[in-house]
Amino acid sequence: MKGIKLLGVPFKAGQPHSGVAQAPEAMRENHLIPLLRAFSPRVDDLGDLDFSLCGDHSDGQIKNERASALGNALISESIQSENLKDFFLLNIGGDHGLALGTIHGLLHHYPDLIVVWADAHGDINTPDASQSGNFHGMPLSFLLKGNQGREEFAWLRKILRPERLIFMGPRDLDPAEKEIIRDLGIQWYSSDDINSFGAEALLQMALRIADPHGKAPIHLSFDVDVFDSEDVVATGTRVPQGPDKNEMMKLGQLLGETGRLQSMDLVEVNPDFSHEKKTCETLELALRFTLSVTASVFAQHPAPLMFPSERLKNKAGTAVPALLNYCS
Ligand SMILES: [Mn+2]
Repeated sequence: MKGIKLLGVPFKAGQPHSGVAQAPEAMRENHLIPLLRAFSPRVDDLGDLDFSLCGDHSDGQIKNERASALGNALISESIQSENLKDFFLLNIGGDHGLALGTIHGLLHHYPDLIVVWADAHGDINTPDASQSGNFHGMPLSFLLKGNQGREEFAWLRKILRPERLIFMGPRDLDPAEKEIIRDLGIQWYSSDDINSFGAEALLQMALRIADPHGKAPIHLSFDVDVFDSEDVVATGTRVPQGPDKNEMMKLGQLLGETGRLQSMDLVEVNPDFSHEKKTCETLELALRFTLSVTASVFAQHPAPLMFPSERLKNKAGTAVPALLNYCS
């Protein structure tokens, strides 16, 4: 890997809370880029995508359908046109609806991509079966089934094969989602599985099943709500009984260590939620996870966490405060 490409994706049409669009800015304000530079020789900040022309709020079977469809077309287009050779792509969301666009764009570069979907939920509802109408609960159904007869999504060309998808951590699945997962034979490991068997054993097994030759590129789509509701407060749909935090950190590191992790989405951090201290803790956990994955992608584990402050300088040459002290 030559470096990192960082893409801000302030996509918020997939759910009702607009604060989620502030996360890329909040991550940058919390020193994401100088911290990434501690691991990677080169960090290219591609800036934030602009969704202002992608349609307004609307009701319907899919809420904000036009904004969701056009927004994801923009995300996919942007990723397709990016030169990713030897770069790790880091997509900072935004809500999880954006993963339709990131993964669709990545399939253009990596047709045999394996997707690890870390989430408390399935995000695999069809528009017909969705109870909420929120698009962030549906991106996988579009990736697996195509446009499902919906005109706004006619731009979809790539299909993700179900045997290349692995769920980690779901514990809040709708009945219709369970049916799809069962019918398509998708691998899924609940938070209880992770706690019982450990991330390492599960991941080894899952990757061997998805890719017996161990050669396929991997994408991690990471929803912070996969963490226990006590561990993440500043996110839209918290679910209790999450996996052990350390096992999830381990999962991210192991993926990085495969040498095949090409990209990652980090989604559903909402800096608007909760009071300051708790918001800060969620941001810190999201940052820690992202940095830990990045460190292992660049073969720097154990990560030099958490960064003696004197080694980190911002653009103005000022020392950046140590991350650990940020929330204190
Ligand atoms: Mn999700």
